[in-house]
Amino acid sequence: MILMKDIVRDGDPVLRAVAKPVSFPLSAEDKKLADDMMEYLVNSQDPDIAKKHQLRAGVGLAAPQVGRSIQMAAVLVPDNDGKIILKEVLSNPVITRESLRPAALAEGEGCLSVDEDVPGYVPRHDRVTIRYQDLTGAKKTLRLKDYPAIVCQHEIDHLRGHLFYDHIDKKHPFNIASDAVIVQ
Ligand code: UDB
Ligand code: ZN
Repeated sequence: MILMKDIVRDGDPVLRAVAKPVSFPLSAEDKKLADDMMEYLVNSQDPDIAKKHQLRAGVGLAAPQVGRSIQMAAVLVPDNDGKIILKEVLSNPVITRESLRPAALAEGEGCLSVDEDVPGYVPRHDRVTIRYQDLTGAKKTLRLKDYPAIVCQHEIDHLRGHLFYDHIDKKHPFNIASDAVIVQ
């Protein structure tokens, strides 16, 4: 079971490395990592389990965040009513189309690997098309907008060695294009 102590924190070079592609069929070790990452997200969104193990409620977790520099990330995204709208482990994800229109979370972003608050808008693409492989190696396409699109861009960033605050305008953290979608 992945716990907060297993999550690599900012300053560890693994978070700045470019992750290597995953090969298929998945090794037993990589399959277990995928299962463990999704289990963390599921557990962390269960109030009782999260409280018992002191887990931060997570919507996404990338392999480098648990010290494995491979292109794999789990996403578990609920809507406002708590219904899961996206549950997937993405391997070798690539953004193949992105909208010109930006989007940002109204509250800014945080990260399971960053303990400090870094205020400011994180400009993302409002709509993205993502090509990836599922756990069987099958090639799939996701077309996402708004919140789930932001979560996937945050996770794919981890696979490239980027952190959310890299995108915040240092001098004017809440400056954003006038056509941006502000996601509540
Ligand atoms: C998160 N959680 O998981 F709508 F159950 C953030 C943290 C950093 C605050 C833990 C989050 O947004 N929680 C959340 C939201 C819900 C329902 C719910 C929990 N991440 C993931 C991360 O660090 N992945 O690497 C940060 C998000 C900021 C924008 C997208 C991902
Ligand atoms: Zn993160």
